[in-house]
Amino acid sequence: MLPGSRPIAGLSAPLGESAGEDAGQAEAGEDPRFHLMRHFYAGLAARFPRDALIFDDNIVFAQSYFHVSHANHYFPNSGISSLGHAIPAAIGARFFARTGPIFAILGDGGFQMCCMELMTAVNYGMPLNVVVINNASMGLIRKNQFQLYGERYLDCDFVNPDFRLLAQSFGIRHHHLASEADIDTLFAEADLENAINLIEIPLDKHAFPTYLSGR
Ligand SMILES: Cc1ncc(C[n+]2csc(CCOP(=O)(O)OP(=O)(O)O)c2C)c(N)n1
Ligand SMILES: [Mg+2]
Repeated sequence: MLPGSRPIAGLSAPLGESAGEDAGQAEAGEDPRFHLMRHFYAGLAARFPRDALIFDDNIVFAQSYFHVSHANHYFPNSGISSLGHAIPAAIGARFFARTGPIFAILGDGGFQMCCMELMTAVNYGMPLNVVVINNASMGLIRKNQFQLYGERYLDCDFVNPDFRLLAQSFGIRHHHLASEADIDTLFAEADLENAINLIEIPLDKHAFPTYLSGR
């Protein structure tokens, strides 16, 4: 470990077959700053145990917190992890799947590579849920600079647009999930099947999840 760096508690091992029941429980050693992401995936699985289409540019949180089964459909952005894939892919899927919930899950860096495609969804009247993980940084790049370059951060932090105003400009709904209660309210009350929603989840930029090579 480089001088000045400090140990980071990463994500725990992937959830097993019992993930459906246990997904809401924190695992020993888990960084507590990931609790919103864990709770979000638990809420998603509980609200839509089947037939949701999920397009994910982030991947790292789903690896630990989302139990993929034959009943739902999970599409990571392939082996080369092309950011900016999730929203256009989700729109493409909507042409095929006319009903049922579709989620595009992205970091805020990836979101800025494709967010104008939200206007395509609006123009075609396509229900869609876009989830933006807001850590105001290219988190994976920042993690490398933390772990390998002695915290010499370069071009990985940025300012985001005001997502509420951005959603307003598109004429779509915005949900800021600042607490587990907000997540519960989203899955209990929001129209996630017939509306276009921009769902924002804040994440501490200093909290670095561990990428797991296996699933
Ligand atoms: C099109 C493209 N450009 C660059 C990269 C390299 N890359 C991998 S992760 C990452 C940072 C992603 O930041 P963000 O989407 O905010 O996700 P975070 O890591 O913060 O959760 C980058 C730039 C990539 N995978 N795809
Ligand atoms: Mg980010």
